[in-house]
Amino acid sequence: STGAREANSVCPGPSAMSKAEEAKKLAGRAAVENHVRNNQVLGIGSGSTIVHAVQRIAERVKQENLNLVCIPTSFQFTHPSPSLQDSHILARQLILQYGLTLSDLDRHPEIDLAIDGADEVDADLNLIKGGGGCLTQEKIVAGNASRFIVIADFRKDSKNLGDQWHKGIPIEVIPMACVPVSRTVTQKFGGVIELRMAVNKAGPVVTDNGNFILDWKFDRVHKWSEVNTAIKMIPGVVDTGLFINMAERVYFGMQDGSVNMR
Ligand code: ABF
Repeated sequence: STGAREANSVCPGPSAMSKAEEAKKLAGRAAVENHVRNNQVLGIGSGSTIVHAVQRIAERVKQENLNLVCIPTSFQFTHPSPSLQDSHILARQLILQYGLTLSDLDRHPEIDLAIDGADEVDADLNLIKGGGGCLTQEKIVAGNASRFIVIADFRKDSKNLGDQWHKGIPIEVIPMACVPVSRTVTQKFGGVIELRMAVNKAGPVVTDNGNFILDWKFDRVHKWSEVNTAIKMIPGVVDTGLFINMAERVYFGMQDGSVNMR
């Protein structure tokens, strides 16, 4: 074992809230206000931004007596990269903690609305996700949702992928395929690839699905749809953190207290 799995505290108190945290809250609450309706099946993303959405969902369930069912996108704690270590939140734990109704894709294969965070969002609503270690389950949930809404703070807003997020595109791989996948991706598309290690360096990050994560630091702008398809076809790749043509709308919490929609 990597010893990498442990629970984290959930949310800083209001006084400790930074501009970015305030912005996450604005985005999360605005998305819930505008899109959550009674009798929906919801997909609940992972990360620190989704916490604010879940808090608002829980308030509305109480206040409006809403009947909602929640499908999580993460289960086990996966050790995030060092800069994300305080921010990685698990969807399943969050749903339970807020007393919401937990379900799964076996019981509810049709999701009305999935809400999730992202590491970066480009001008065409393409996303990089998985900086916190969750991506495959998030993509399954978003892919089975009628509507997929992204919530983010102002730091995630970019013109081209890579402008803001410099940690590369996460690729979830079957452990035995790490080296061949790394070689194939860099030979075809350039850049460099790193196996994501646990913060304590005891071993690689292990995902919810028992896989490893490669972070591909690309060195130029690509046609992301083509690159995503090509990488997915490499044997051993489970999925990529590129979410292309999936998000219908993104809510950005801004520094001035407003919310921008794209
Ligand atoms: C997960 O958490 C990942 O797909 C994404 O990398 C990250 C977003 O986290 P945060 O909201 O903390 O920035 O959803």
